[in-house]
Amino acid sequence: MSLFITFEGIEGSGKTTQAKRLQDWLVSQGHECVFTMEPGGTRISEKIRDILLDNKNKEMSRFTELFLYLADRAQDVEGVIKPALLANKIVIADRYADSTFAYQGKGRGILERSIKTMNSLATQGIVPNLTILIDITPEVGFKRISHRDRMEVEIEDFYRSVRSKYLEIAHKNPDRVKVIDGMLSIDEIEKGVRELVAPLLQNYS
Ligand code: Z5A
Repeated sequence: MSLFITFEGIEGSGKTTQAKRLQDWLVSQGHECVFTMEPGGTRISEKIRDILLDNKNKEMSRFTELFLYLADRAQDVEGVIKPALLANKIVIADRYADSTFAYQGKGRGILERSIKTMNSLATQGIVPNLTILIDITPEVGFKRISHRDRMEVEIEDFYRSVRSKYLEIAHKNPDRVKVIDGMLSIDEIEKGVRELVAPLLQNYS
Protein backbone atom coordinates (compact mmCIF):
# COMPACT_ATOMS: atom_id res chain seq x y z
CA MET A 1 0.00 0.00 0.00
CA SER A 2 1.25 3.49 -0.80
CA LEU A 3 0.88 6.61 1.30
CA PHE A 4 0.84 10.23 0.18
CA ILE A 5 1.26 12.99 2.79
CA THR A 6 1.32 16.69 1.99
CA PHE A 7 2.26 19.72 4.10
CA GLU A 8 0.56 23.06 3.57
CA GLY A 9 0.61 26.50 5.15
CA ILE A 10 1.61 30.07 4.49
CA GLU A 11 5.27 31.11 4.31
CA GLY A 12 7.14 30.60 7.55
CA SER A 13 4.53 28.22 8.98
CA GLY A 14 7.22 25.57 9.41
CA LYS A 15 6.10 23.12 6.68
CA THR A 16 9.56 22.42 5.35
CA THR A 17 10.99 21.85 8.83
CA GLN A 18 8.22 19.37 9.66
CA ALA A 19 8.20 17.62 6.28
CA LYS A 20 11.94 16.91 6.63
CA ARG A 21 11.58 15.78 10.25
CA LEU A 22 8.78 13.41 9.24
CA GLN A 23 10.90 11.98 6.46
CA ASP A 24 13.82 11.40 8.87
CA TRP A 25 11.51 9.68 11.35
CA LEU A 26 9.89 7.43 8.74
CA VAL A 27 13.27 6.44 7.31
CA SER A 28 14.53 5.67 10.83
CA GLN A 29 11.50 3.35 11.18
CA GLY A 30 12.59 1.48 8.05
CA HIS A 31 10.10 2.98 5.58
CA GLU A 32 10.97 3.85 2.01
CA CYS A 33 10.18 7.49 1.74
CA VAL A 34 10.37 9.99 -1.11
CA PHE A 35 10.43 13.74 -0.48
CA THR A 36 9.28 16.30 -3.01
CA MET A 37 8.47 19.99 -3.01
CA GLU A 38 6.36 22.28 -5.16
CA PRO A 39 7.46 24.26 -6.95
CA GLY A 40 10.75 22.53 -7.72
CA GLY A 41 10.61 18.79 -7.07
CA THR A 42 12.15 17.69 -10.38
CA ARG A 43 14.95 18.88 -12.69
CA ILE A 44 12.42 20.55 -15.01
CA SER A 45 10.41 21.90 -12.06
CA GLU A 46 13.52 23.59 -10.66
CA LYS A 47 13.61 25.70 -13.82
CA ILE A 48 9.91 26.49 -13.46
CA ARG A 49 10.55 27.44 -9.81
CA ASP A 50 13.32 29.82 -10.87
CA ILE A 51 10.92 31.61 -13.25
CA LEU A 52 8.12 31.74 -10.66
CA LEU A 53 10.21 33.08 -7.79
CA ASP A 54 12.43 35.45 -9.78
CA ASN A 55 11.84 39.01 -8.48
CA LYS A 56 12.51 40.30 -11.99
CA ASN A 57 9.27 38.61 -13.14
CA LYS A 58 6.96 40.77 -11.06
CA GLU A 59 4.80 41.65 -14.11
CA MET A 60 3.85 37.97 -14.56
CA SER A 61 0.13 37.58 -15.22
CA ARG A 62 -1.81 35.60 -12.61
CA PHE A 63 -2.79 33.12 -15.33
CA THR A 64 0.83 32.59 -16.38
CA GLU A 65 1.59 32.00 -12.70
CA LEU A 66 -1.26 29.47 -12.45
CA PHE A 67 -0.14 27.57 -15.55
CA LEU A 68 3.44 27.46 -14.30
CA TYR A 69 2.45 26.07 -10.89
CA LEU A 70 0.31 23.47 -12.67
CA ALA A 71 3.09 22.63 -15.13
CA ASP A 72 5.40 22.17 -12.16
CA ARG A 73 2.83 19.85 -10.54
CA ALA A 74 2.27 17.86 -13.72
CA GLN A 75 5.99 17.15 -13.88
CA ASP A 76 6.22 16.37 -10.17
CA VAL A 77 3.31 13.91 -10.41
CA GLU A 78 4.58 12.20 -13.55
CA GLY A 79 8.26 12.15 -12.56
CA VAL A 80 8.21 11.66 -8.78
CA ILE A 81 4.87 11.17 -7.04
CA LYS A 82 3.15 8.63 -9.26
CA PRO A 83 6.18 6.32 -9.74
CA ALA A 84 6.88 6.35 -5.98
CA LEU A 85 3.27 5.56 -5.09
CA LEU A 86 3.18 2.78 -7.69
CA ALA A 87 6.31 1.36 -6.04
CA ASN A 88 4.45 1.38 -2.67
CA LYS A 89 6.64 4.09 -1.17
CA ILE A 90 5.62 6.86 1.18
CA VAL A 91 5.60 10.26 -0.54
CA ILE A 92 5.94 13.47 1.46
CA ALA A 93 5.26 16.69 -0.45
CA ASP A 94 6.08 20.19 0.77
CA ARG A 95 3.04 21.85 -0.87
CA TYR A 96 0.64 20.36 -3.43
CA ALA A 97 -2.77 21.19 -4.93
CA ASP A 98 -4.26 23.00 -1.90
CA SER A 99 -1.58 25.68 -2.36
CA THR A 100 -3.02 26.49 -5.80
CA PHE A 101 -6.58 26.83 -4.50
CA ALA A 102 -5.34 29.03 -1.66
CA TYR A 103 -2.82 31.25 -3.52
CA GLN A 104 -4.06 31.41 -7.13
CA GLY A 105 -7.73 30.82 -6.25
CA LYS A 106 -8.44 32.91 -3.19
CA GLY A 107 -5.26 35.00 -3.26
CA ARG A 108 -5.28 35.97 -6.94
CA GLY A 109 -9.02 35.59 -7.56
CA ILE A 110 -8.96 32.89 -10.25
CA LEU A 111 -12.20 30.90 -10.53
CA GLU A 112 -12.06 27.77 -8.41
CA ARG A 113 -13.84 25.62 -10.96
CA SER A 114 -11.27 26.51 -13.64
CA ILE A 115 -8.45 25.59 -11.25
CA LYS A 116 -10.23 22.34 -10.36
CA THR A 117 -10.44 21.21 -13.98
CA MET A 118 -6.81 22.00 -14.79
CA ASN A 119 -5.51 20.71 -11.48
CA SER A 120 -7.15 17.34 -12.06
CA LEU A 121 -5.14 17.06 -15.29
CA ALA A 122 -1.91 17.99 -13.52
CA THR A 123 -2.48 15.60 -10.61
CA GLN A 124 -3.91 12.77 -12.76
CA GLY A 125 -6.49 12.50 -9.99
CA ILE A 126 -3.92 11.73 -7.27
CA VAL A 127 -5.17 13.06 -3.93
CA PRO A 128 -3.14 12.91 -0.68
CA ASN A 129 -4.16 10.44 2.04
CA LEU A 130 -3.27 13.07 4.63
CA THR A 131 -2.66 16.81 4.41
CA ILE A 132 -1.14 18.55 7.40
CA LEU A 133 -1.98 22.24 7.47
CA ILE A 134 0.29 24.19 9.79
CA ASP A 135 -1.67 27.27 10.68
CA ILE A 136 -0.11 30.58 11.69
CA THR A 137 -0.91 34.24 11.22
CA PRO A 138 0.81 36.08 8.35
CA GLU A 139 2.53 38.36 10.90
CA VAL A 140 4.28 35.46 12.63
CA GLY A 141 5.20 33.70 9.37
CA PHE A 142 6.58 36.91 7.91
CA LYS A 143 8.75 37.63 10.97
CA ARG A 144 10.18 34.11 10.86
CA ILE A 145 11.27 34.28 7.24
CA SER A 146 12.11 37.95 6.73
CA HIS A 147 13.44 39.05 10.13
CA ARG A 148 11.51 42.28 9.62
CA ASP A 149 8.79 43.42 12.00
CA ARG A 150 6.23 44.86 9.62
CA MET A 151 4.81 43.70 6.33
CA GLU A 152 3.00 45.91 3.82
CA VAL A 153 -0.77 46.05 4.33
CA GLU A 154 -1.59 44.66 0.88
CA ILE A 155 0.78 41.74 1.37
CA GLU A 156 -0.77 41.09 4.76
CA ASP A 157 -4.28 41.12 3.20
CA PHE A 158 -3.14 38.66 0.53
CA TYR A 159 -1.81 36.19 3.15
CA ARG A 160 -4.93 36.61 5.27
CA SER A 161 -6.98 35.50 2.22
CA VAL A 162 -4.65 32.58 1.58
CA ARG A 163 -4.83 31.50 5.21
CA SER A 164 -8.64 31.74 5.26
CA LYS A 165 -8.85 29.56 2.13
CA TYR A 166 -6.61 26.95 3.73
CA LEU A 167 -8.86 26.87 6.79
CA GLU A 168 -11.93 26.59 4.56
CA ILE A 169 -10.36 23.65 2.70
CA ALA A 170 -9.63 21.97 6.05
CA HIS A 171 -13.20 22.56 7.21
CA LYS A 172 -14.62 21.03 4.01
CA ASN A 173 -12.24 18.04 3.98
CA PRO A 174 -12.00 17.00 7.63
CA ASP A 175 -10.97 13.41 6.87
CA ARG A 176 -8.01 14.41 4.72
CA VAL A 177 -6.85 17.75 6.11
CA LYS A 178 -5.69 18.08 9.72
CA VAL A 179 -4.78 21.45 11.20
CA ILE A 180 -1.90 21.91 13.64
CA ASP A 181 -1.30 25.14 15.51
CA GLY A 182 1.92 26.58 14.06
CA MET A 183 2.56 28.65 17.21
CA LEU A 184 3.53 25.50 19.09
CA SER A 185 7.23 24.67 19.36
CA ILE A 186 8.93 22.73 16.56
CA ASP A 187 9.11 19.64 18.82
CA GLU A 188 5.44 19.88 19.83
CA ILE A 189 4.37 20.15 16.19
CA GLU A 190 6.57 17.19 15.29
CA LYS A 191 4.84 15.16 18.00
CA GLY A 192 1.43 16.17 16.59
CA VAL A 193 2.52 15.19 13.09
CA ARG A 194 3.68 11.76 14.26
CA GLU A 195 0.36 11.22 16.06
CA LEU A 196 -1.46 11.88 12.79
CA VAL A 197 0.81 9.69 10.68
CA ALA A 198 1.24 6.71 13.04
CA PRO A 199 -2.29 5.29 12.55
CA LEU A 200 -1.82 5.38 8.77
CA LEU A 201 1.35 3.31 9.08
CA GLN A 202 -0.63 0.45 10.61
CA ASN A 203 -2.38 -0.04 7.27
CA TYR A 204 0.79 0.57 5.34
CA SER A 205 2.92 -2.47 4.53
N1 Z5A B 1 2.87 28.58 -4.43
C1 Z5A B 1 1.72 29.02 -5.08
O1 Z5A B 1 1.44 30.23 -5.12
N2 Z5A B 1 0.91 28.10 -5.68
C2 Z5A B 1 1.18 26.78 -5.69
O2 Z5A B 1 0.40 26.00 -6.26
C3 Z5A B 1 2.37 26.34 -5.03
C4 Z5A B 1 3.20 27.26 -4.41
C5 Z5A B 1 2.71 24.88 -5.02
C6 Z5A B 1 7.17 29.15 -2.68
O3 Z5A B 1 6.81 28.18 -1.76
C7 Z5A B 1 5.96 29.94 -3.12
O4 Z5A B 1 5.13 29.14 -3.97
C8 Z5A B 1 5.07 30.34 -2.00
C9 Z5A B 1 3.65 29.85 -2.39
C10 Z5A B 1 3.79 29.60 -3.84
N3 Z5A B 1 5.13 31.73 -1.96
N4 Z5A B 1 4.67 32.73 -2.07
N5 Z5A B 1 4.45 33.86 -2.11
P1 Z5A B 1 7.92 27.48 -0.86
O5 Z5A B 1 7.21 26.37 -0.13
O6 Z5A B 1 9.07 27.14 -1.68
O7 Z5A B 1 8.37 28.61 0.14
P2 Z5A B 1 7.65 29.08 1.41
O8 Z5A B 1 6.24 28.75 1.51
O9 Z5A B 1 7.98 30.52 1.43
O10 Z5A B 1 8.31 28.21 2.52
P3 Z5A B 1 9.36 28.61 3.56
O11 Z5A B 1 9.82 30.01 3.60
O12 Z5A B 1 10.42 27.58 3.35
O13 Z5A B 1 8.55 28.45 4.87
P4 Z5A B 1 8.10 27.11 5.63
O14 Z5A B 1 8.47 25.90 4.85
O15 Z5A B 1 6.69 27.24 6.02
O16 Z5A B 1 8.90 27.20 6.96
P5 Z5A B 1 10.33 26.57 7.38
O17 Z5A B 1 11.31 26.76 6.26
O18 Z5A B 1 10.15 25.23 7.91
O19 Z5A B 1 10.66 27.53 8.59
C11 Z5A B 1 10.89 28.92 8.43
C12 Z5A B 1 11.66 29.45 9.64
O20 Z5A B 1 10.84 29.35 10.81
C13 Z5A B 1 12.94 28.65 9.97
O21 Z5A B 1 13.90 29.53 10.45
C14 Z5A B 1 12.49 27.67 11.04
O22 Z5A B 1 13.52 27.25 11.88
C15 Z5A B 1 11.46 28.52 11.80
N6 Z5A B 1 10.39 27.71 12.42
C16 Z5A B 1 9.76 26.65 11.88
N7 Z5A B 1 8.83 26.17 12.72
C17 Z5A B 1 8.87 26.95 13.82
C18 Z5A B 1 8.14 26.95 15.06
N8 Z5A B 1 7.19 26.07 15.31
N9 Z5A B 1 8.44 27.91 15.95
C19 Z5A B 1 9.41 28.82 15.69
N10 Z5A B 1 10.15 28.88 14.56
C20 Z5A B 1 9.87 27.94 13.63
